[in-house]
Amino acid sequence: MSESGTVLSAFADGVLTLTLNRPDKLNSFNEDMHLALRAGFERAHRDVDVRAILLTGAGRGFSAGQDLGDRDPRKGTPDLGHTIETFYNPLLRLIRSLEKPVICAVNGVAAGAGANIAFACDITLAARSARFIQAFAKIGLVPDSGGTWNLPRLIGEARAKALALTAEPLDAETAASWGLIWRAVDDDKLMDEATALATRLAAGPTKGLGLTKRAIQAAATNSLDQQLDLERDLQREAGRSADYAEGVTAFLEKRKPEFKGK
Ligand code: T3D
Repeated sequence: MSESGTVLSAFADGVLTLTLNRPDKLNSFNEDMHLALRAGFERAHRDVDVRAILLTGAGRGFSAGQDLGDRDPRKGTPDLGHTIETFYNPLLRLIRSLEKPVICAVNGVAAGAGANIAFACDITLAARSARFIQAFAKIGLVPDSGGTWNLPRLIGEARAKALALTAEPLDAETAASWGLIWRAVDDDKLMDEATALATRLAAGPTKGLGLTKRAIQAAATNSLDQQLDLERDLQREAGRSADYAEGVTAFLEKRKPEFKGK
């Protein structure tokens, strides 16, 4: 099923796969693609059958960020604050607040907002040939889509500044060794590995996985005391879930658990 031609949408085994689909423009974001991707994540929020999301791109790129064809300064000065507020920030908030695993399969170049959206996902795999570019510096912009928040936290200020100020491409292996992404995999194995991972997570204890995501994200701004309190509260909630009861029962009965995501 497709919600829009600019984002292909497919559902199987609890996994909603969203494929950015403007390959001729390296899946750069125009308004239509923004709206379609948002619709996909909104569905993931409300549809209990969706238990994991897999985000990837069609063609040879993941995403080259904003479609610069829509930003011709000779036709007037755009209000970029408005587009960030209207499109990129809501997307980032949808990804981070979704209490289900979001897997990203970076199939090729990820530049500008394209790179930072990939870094905002929960588990990001990249094809060995992929590269990440903080392209903003080349056109006088500031990293957005959470880049100035995620980069220093994931790789430290020195590397974050160097990537953002130079816009030098970073290869997938280095991105993995620095902790920006989970793993670099052979190009021809990327989608198989990413799909297998998403399918495995979709069969997992969704409630507990979602609470885990919330806790780890909260750690970025919490004190240790706040985090310990949060762990207590979330563990209490997880301990009341049907999947916890199933997990422990299955362990005691020496069988595989059948999680329902509740
Ligand atoms: O504006 C706002 O709302 C604020 C938000 C901003 C968020 C941002 O993401 S700002 C950053 C925008 N992105 C860029 O500056 C990256 C621009 N692209 C590139 O630097 C290069 O294309 C890449 C390094 C990503 C890839 O290079 P390469 O050599 O592999 O491919 P290419 O030949 O440059 O691109 C292939 C085609 O895609 C080409 O079209 P053509 O000539 O074959 O018809 C190219 O124009 C098009 N394309 C690539 N990136 C964009 C794009 N078209 C529109 N917008 C793009 N961002």
